[in-house]
Amino acid sequence: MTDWPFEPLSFDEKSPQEMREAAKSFYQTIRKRRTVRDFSTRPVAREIIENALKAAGTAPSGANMQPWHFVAVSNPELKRKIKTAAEQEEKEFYEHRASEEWLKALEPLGTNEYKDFLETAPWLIVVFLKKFSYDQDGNRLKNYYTPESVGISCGLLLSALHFSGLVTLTHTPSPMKFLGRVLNRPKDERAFMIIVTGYPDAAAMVPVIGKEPLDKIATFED
Ligand code: IYR
Repeated sequence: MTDWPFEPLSFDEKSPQEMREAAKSFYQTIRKRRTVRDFSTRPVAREIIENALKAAGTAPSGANMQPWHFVAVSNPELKRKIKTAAEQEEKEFYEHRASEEWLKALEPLGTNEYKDFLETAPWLIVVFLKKFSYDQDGNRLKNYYTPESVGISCGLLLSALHFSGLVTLTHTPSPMKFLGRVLNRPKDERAFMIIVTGYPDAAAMVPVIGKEPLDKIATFED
């Protein structure tokens, strides 16, 4: 038995009817999330971002090591630096690094090396993955299941931002090493993705793409 303190779970039981409605309602809300690349410059209060980040920070993680760090950037100069560096990498990607197969897969999305959204959107949330944690004495502790943990926290962050009424874009310039440099992060943190968020441009367009139906993505063995 562990000596670690435990407490009773706080659990708010729903009636079967409430549960059905909640499950349906969440799906109806989240299915409206779209990846948006045309952002308005309209500002978004820091408080909204703070609460979304608090939601992201509740994610489960390997041994509860919470192997993430979020840098919320609204500073125009930093955004410009990130845009310039990302576009440099992306130019390489589109012109040389990406295979024909990869470029073909990206065709429906209409993406290219120009990343205006990195300057127009009011907030760039740069997500870092921490391979290690440090205890009070500065001893290095290994973190576990880091990509799974950070991936889950990003999922919660996207959901929280969408639920708050913002649009999002998961952006992964490749390679992303420059983000640690521009944002002065410790060497043992690795940039994981940028979550771009704000209001959509009034004329924002999104590609007509679908999501697979339930019977394609899930199997029930009941
Ligand atoms: N990082 C590039 C390419 C890109 C790759 C995938 I996979 C996407 O789903 C979208 C874009 C870019 O941002 O343009």
